[in-house]
Amino acid sequence: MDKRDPFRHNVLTSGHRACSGCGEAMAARMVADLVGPDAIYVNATGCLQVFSSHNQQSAWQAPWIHSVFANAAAVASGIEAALRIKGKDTPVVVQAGDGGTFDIGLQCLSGMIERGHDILFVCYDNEAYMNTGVQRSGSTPHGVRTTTSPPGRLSQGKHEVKKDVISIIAAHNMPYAATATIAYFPDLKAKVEKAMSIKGPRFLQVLSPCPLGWVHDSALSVTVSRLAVETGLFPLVELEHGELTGVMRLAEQKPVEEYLRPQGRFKHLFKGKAGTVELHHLQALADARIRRYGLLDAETEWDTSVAMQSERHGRGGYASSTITTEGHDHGI
Ligand SMILES: Cc1ncc(C[n+]2csc(CCOP(=O)(O)OP(=O)(O)O)c2C)c(N)n1
Ligand SMILES: [Mg+2]
Repeated sequence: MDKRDPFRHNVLTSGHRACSGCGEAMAARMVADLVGPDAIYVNATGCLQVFSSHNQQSAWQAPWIHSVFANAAAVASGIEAALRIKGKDTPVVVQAGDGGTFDIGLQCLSGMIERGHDILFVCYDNEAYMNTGVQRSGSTPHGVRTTTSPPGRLSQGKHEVKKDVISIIAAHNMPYAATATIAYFPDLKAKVEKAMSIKGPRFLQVLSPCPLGWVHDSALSVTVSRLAVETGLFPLVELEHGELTGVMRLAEQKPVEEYLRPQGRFKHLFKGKAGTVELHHLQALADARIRRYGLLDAETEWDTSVAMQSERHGRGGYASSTITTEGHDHGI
């Protein structure tokens, strides 16, 4: 139902129930204001759905529907197909957390992309199942404390590395896939605008710090998201038809410690020898991502301006991927 209030100007309006400093709330407001109210938003189960809709109330100034945890992309596919048959070009946007994207929603998302639906899928990646109490997900980075990956005598938090979802998505040879985060609004804006100018399936992974689950001061959400990029742990990239077409280069690389220290979820890594080993591992992961995407290279073969419109985006057919597997995370 469209419950638009003329006195409220943000598509995701104030008065919702997100925690103070919620990165997901900031990211969703930025994205929805850029897409606008004349779109249909499909929301998977998760924090965003829970804090923005409660008992007949909604913070959405746009048509919005809650699917279940797994099937947001399938619900959106049906909506898009119905609109197409009716000859309407209303944009359709899916919003899901990392659990609803990397894990339980991946199959429906893959089908949505493979069938070529004209939908923007936005993953608000806060790196755990936050809504149900901070359980680890496929997106949770290596070494993180969650309620289901507690550090102790036998482990230093989550053992496995974060799933490389942007590569999985790009491997579908889809028109547009990109990563973004709340600290770089012009970059996020350029990517949303570019995504909205393209027909077909599009994907955005927006790193969204969670003060509660990441255990950092709620005033630091933007700082922490910037440090994720500056350390190389979360590269900002664009991929079109499987090819890397944009990276945000770094002037210098910050040590991962600067990103990890303000976050209680990594606190155990700063105690004892076993923690130091994992710190080295996280630094190696960041270094590998920097090498892989050429983030410190003076020149890469790709456009480095994300705002630059690629001439390629109207192109059909399949392109061979230029993504190298050298230094891939899983090998370290
Ligand atoms: C099939 C199913 N399994 C489990 C749940 C419980 N559940 C609801 S939301 C959620 C976690 C959501 O995590 P994520 O997608 O990362 O979103 P976040 O809350 O972190 O924003 C879980 C496990 C559910 N609703 N349905
Ligand atoms: Mg999550």
